[in-house]
Amino acid sequence: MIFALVLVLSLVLIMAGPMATPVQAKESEPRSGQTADVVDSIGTVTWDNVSNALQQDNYYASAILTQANNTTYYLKATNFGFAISSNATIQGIKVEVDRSKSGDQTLEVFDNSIKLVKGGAISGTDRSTGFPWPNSDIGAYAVYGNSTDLWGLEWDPGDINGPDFGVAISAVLDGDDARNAWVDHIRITVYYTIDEYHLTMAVNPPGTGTATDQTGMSPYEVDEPVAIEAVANTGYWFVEWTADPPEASDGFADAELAETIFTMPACNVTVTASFSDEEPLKDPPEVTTVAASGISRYTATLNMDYTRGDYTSVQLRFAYRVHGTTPWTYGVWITRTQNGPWHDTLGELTAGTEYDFQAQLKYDLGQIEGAILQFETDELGSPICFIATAAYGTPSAEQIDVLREFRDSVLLKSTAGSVFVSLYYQLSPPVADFIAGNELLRTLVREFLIDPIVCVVESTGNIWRN
Ligand SMILES: [Ca+2]
Ligand SMILES: [Ca+2]
Repeated sequence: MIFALVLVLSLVLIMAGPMATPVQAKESEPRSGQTADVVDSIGTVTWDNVSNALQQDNYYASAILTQANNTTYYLKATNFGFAISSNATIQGIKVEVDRSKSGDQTLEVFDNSIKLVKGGAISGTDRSTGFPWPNSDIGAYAVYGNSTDLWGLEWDPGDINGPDFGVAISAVLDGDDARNAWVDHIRITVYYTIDEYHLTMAVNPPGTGTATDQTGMSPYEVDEPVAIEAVANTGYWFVEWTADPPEASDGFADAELAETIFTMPACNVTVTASFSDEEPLKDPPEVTTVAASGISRYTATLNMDYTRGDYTSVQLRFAYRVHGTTPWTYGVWITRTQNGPWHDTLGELTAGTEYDFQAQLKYDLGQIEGAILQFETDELGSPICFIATAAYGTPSAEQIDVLREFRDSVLLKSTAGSVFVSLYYQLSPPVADFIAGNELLRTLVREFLIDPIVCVVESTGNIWRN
């Protein structure tokens, strides 16, 4: 009998349990206004030193009441600097006033009117009480409103947070003698609630893995970020997250990531991790050959872009060769675990030569390649032979072609020859300029220097060409 009762009660509790939306009651700090004014929409007597009402320090905003002029203007404090969450629902507003009066008789000065200021307007219910203001500053606050009192108005958090929110107070004298009304301090406390929503974790199909709320603080406020994680059981793989209600699916930072962030909607929600017994296909890597850069006579930098897809690491290298003819030369495979560009710089290339090159990528399932691109190393220089060109007046004279061929085939192939050519290029331009400007010198160089050399080089061509 008792067992049955417990069972029924448990069922009722389970059914009633997580569906209700809980709220979290909150209370602001008491805050002081930062702006004080006089408003003459009531009474006839002004307030002096109004900013003294902005902090509790026993300096006062004051008004002198007489039998003829027995009612003050409003003393208005605004700009309280609240920063209440826009998700909040305002539940109540409490105003506290540290005030007193002169003279030793009781029952002389009373509240005339105390109202809230909304959007700059003094409005809503008058919360003045019948209690007299005390004869001396006893350091105590009179309390108006409470945690469930909205003062007859509707409030959004924005109304409270704005600079035009505040409170206005007017005092009245009931007596024959002149009296001072003093206000030391006005402060406000705001009561509000924030709706919270349950997050329920689920797995589909059951038994294939786990779905965990890593933040572990449900219920949550709207827009709160929650870390969630799906872990597949052996033999299963995570597929995706889904949400119920479906509109809440916008909340997943990435619904296809097992470990992600879910942003709470403004309702209770169930998020489900789906698992499958089929291993998902991995995204393959990709590689693209990118134009060579930093090309000079003997070096060039080969470039590629690549992604590793779903693979942990890939290997990269370049293949290159003299354009279209010779066999490929391969770089060493380099292992990379990140996506990105990669490059390799080649040295010891031949000047004035066109090369083919290609990016290559190797991973678990095989090798892929980018397109074959070309680059051409720089010519050795132009004009080719400064002195010879100066002497002949044109860089295409037949003799110069013979010298050029000799330079590339013989001189550049030996170390000593390369040094000679390099030196020649440094020294020649000024000499060439001098020769070019002098017809006699041009003739002498042509007839007595170059022609004999060309003659020798040409006549021995069958030797050095091999
Ligand atoms: Ca005081
Ligand atoms: Ca004060």
